[in-house]
Amino acid sequence: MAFELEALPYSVEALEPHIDRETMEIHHDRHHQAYIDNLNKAIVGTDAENASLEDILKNISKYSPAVRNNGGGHFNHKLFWSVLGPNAGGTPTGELAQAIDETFGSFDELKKKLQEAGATRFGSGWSWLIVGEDGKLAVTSTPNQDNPLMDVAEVKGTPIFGIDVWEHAYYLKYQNKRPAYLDAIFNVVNWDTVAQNYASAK
Ligand code: MN3
Repeated sequence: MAFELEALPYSVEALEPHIDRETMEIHHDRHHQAYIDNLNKAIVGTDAENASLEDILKNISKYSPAVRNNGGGHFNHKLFWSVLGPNAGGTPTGELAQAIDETFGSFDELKKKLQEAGATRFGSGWSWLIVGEDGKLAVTSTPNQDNPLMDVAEVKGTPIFGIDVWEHAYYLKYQNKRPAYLDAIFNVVNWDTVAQNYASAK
């Protein structure tokens, strides 16, 4: 069963001015598509051909580096598009907001931790909000296209929100100013989706 690229749930210019149209086009239509194409090639003749993406990632140490890089790339970007949105921003509410306050003290503390994790990730990678194996929220980061679902991850858990800190996610608009991108992105986070992810992960 081949993996396929889903359309964005909003238009390519919907996240302007925080994330520009050209970045979204290239990021979704070319980068994400390439991860999927390369994942489909890499799983031919392996048992990953009949496995779900989540099961592949949970057993990623069994597979080739190409499956790891491109399977991670597919999962991570699928999650990324879904937790962003136009007219989003704001702050979490309900159960998620309560859990954030309990774990981090405040939403601003969480935001700072996610930004720090992204800013200090050397090279390419992701900053994550996860539900850990203990059922609690945690912030972590991974290199390249790894993610916390993978059996090789240093800190394991279910990612409910992630920020792509590869240069392709921000370079056209922000150049080398990764912290400026890490500020701007909080204007387009769809916290309702993150709250749903939290409810199903915990
Ligand atoms: Mn990316």
